[in-house]
Amino acid sequence: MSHIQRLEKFLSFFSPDDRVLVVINADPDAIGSAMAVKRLLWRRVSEVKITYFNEIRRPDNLTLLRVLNIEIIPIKEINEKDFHKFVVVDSQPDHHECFAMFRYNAIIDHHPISCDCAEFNDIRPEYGACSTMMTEYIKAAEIKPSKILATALLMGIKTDTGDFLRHTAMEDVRAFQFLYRYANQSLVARIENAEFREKDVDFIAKAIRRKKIINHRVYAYTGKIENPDQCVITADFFMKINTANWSIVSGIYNKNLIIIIRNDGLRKSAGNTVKQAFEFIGSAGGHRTMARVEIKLEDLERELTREKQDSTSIKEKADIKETAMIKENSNLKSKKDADLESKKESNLESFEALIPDWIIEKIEMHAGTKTE
Ligand SMILES: [Mn+2]
Repeated sequence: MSHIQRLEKFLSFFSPDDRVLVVINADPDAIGSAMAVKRLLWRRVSEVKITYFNEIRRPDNLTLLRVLNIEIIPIKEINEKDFHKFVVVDSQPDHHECFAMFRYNAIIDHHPISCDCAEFNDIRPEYGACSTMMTEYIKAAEIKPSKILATALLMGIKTDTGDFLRHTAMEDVRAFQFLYRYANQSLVARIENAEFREKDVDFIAKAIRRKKIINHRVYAYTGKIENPDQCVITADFFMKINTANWSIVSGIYNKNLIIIIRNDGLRKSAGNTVKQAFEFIGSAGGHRTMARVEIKLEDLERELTREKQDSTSIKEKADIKETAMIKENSNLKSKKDADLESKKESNLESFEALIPDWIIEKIEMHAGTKTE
């Protein structure tokens, strides 16, 4: 089927009185694709609204919505009865329970086919981005895309193909070339630069002050954290250091020690390394370049206390013997009791103080030393 035939078939499902709802899991590819649907149906239906159900947290995605002035409506503000036709782009209805709330007239997607249950299904898994498919519709309709639409579609292609470093089809490159003429490069740069919120930068500053670099691995233990995402952002940030092969950023969240690991993927797998190092005490896993560990604080305290006792028991025995020899008087018992009390009190604090070195020791033991 040619692009024009496909376009005509898609448009044939809509009539002038229709109010249309486009449902997305909002990311740049889905947002650009939904805007293209809106443009294709402009003046052909009475209304098109875009709704989403996910929480949009990434600063770049929030910036995309803001600088391109895109209106998308949270799903809880949508009344199904206000709409006659339903479209899903960049997903299929079985991808999330929120999609399953509606019955769709059209599905346009580039993920593997799992649910082609609409009247109109256009699913092309060989494409790197749904925005590429939508660009073909826009071209077939002989629409000159606005600066806003072209920038949104271009961002969709850039994001989903990872700037053409991930799965990319020749069609993605062609769509990019077409959109490039209409998109605004300053807006693209503005969106892509928006990696951090102000408080992320403050957190990174704290991590920079605490960082240690050993064998080209950047370590930072950040203490109590508000959100594990802060460790993720910081671990990605440390990988920008030119000599860093790994970054390992950790913190305490909800009575768990969270460790986020990134590496360059050229040597040992981060996922395998954390399994070897931490699986005995918590959940640990991931891929070649990214991994995550979660350890219950109570389990960690038990382990660290045990390790500490193992290593100090020999020294302690010697200390006690020495003390006993010097102070062979009645004061001895009370002194020993006081020592024990203060030792108990300092245990909680000293336990946290042991965490950074414990992480370094475990990773260094398993990550290998070929770091050049
Ligand atoms: Mn996509």
